[in-house]
Amino acid sequence: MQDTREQVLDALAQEPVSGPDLADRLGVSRAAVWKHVEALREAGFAVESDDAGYRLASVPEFGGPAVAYGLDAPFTVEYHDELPSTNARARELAAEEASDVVVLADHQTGGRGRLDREWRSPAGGIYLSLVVRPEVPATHAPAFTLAAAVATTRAAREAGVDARIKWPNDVVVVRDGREHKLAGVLTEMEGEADRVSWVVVGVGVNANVDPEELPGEAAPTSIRAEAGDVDRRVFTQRLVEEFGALRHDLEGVVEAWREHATTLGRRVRVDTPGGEVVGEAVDVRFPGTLVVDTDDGPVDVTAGDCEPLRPAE
Ligand code: BT5
Repeated sequence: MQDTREQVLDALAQEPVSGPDLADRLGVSRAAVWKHVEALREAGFAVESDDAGYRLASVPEFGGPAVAYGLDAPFTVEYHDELPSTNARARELAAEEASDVVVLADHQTGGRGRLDREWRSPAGGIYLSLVVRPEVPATHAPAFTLAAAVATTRAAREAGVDARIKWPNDVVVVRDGREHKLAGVLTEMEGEADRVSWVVVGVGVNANVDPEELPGEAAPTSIRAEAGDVDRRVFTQRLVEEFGALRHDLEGVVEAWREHATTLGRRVRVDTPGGEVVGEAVDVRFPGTLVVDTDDGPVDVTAGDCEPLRPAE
């Protein structure tokens, strides 16, 4: 069904085509063509019909079929207007053996950050979770966080926002020496040490939302505030396409990450599960380890919250 519907869409997008012609071309009945056209209209696609036949006049602003239409990456899209958390839904799908699925929502009622923190998710943002089943050891999982941060940063830059990456999982805009959070990544996985079973990579992007709707203490920003409203369909497609390419080049991800990093070359304080690490952030190494040059020599940090310090601190 889905394939025929996509073929109908592709045909209508190119030139007006009559129902009988389309039925012939796709090897289905005229009634089936009509049903697909009606389903597309219900999904928000404007399909006009006149003497020349059916014609695609416009694509909906957002939603599953809209994002799937023209998506140049092998992911299927599951869309919800509202979900508690796209990561929670993606984990369910992963447990059912799904792979290469994007769960997408217009808003979330229980969006989560790391360490069970809240991710405020008002309508107009982009909340998505990618389910993948890569053949890699569990230790490589952090590279998927970096890949998602790079993909999000590239999509944001294409949307006209001067986005950068703050280790490990934030996409930020730096203004007046302060980092304003535009997007965050939450990666979850399951598997054995030598091989992951699935990885769920969740990304929350403050797209067409007002920063006043977001938690003030995080100094948030949004694409709306930085560059005006964005086409969420195109943004989501670009993010998924970039991630889809990067996931097959995990070693190359680090290089792409360094290109956009705010963290490197700065003095930082990192709160890690093992205590505080203070020094100059000098490098990021595969699969996502931050190297901090401290008074006692270089320290490898694999997880934590990283804050830039002023030179005097
Ligand atoms: C993150 O956590 O930055 C990861 C956020 C991942 C959210 C996505 S949305 C789709 C998918 N489904 C989910 O349920 N989650 C993922 P962390 O680094 O822990 O940052 C959380 C902190 O950011 C919070 O404690 C707040 O201070 C702040 N914050 C919350 N909502 C924000 C927002 N919309 N914009 C900017 N900062 C926010």
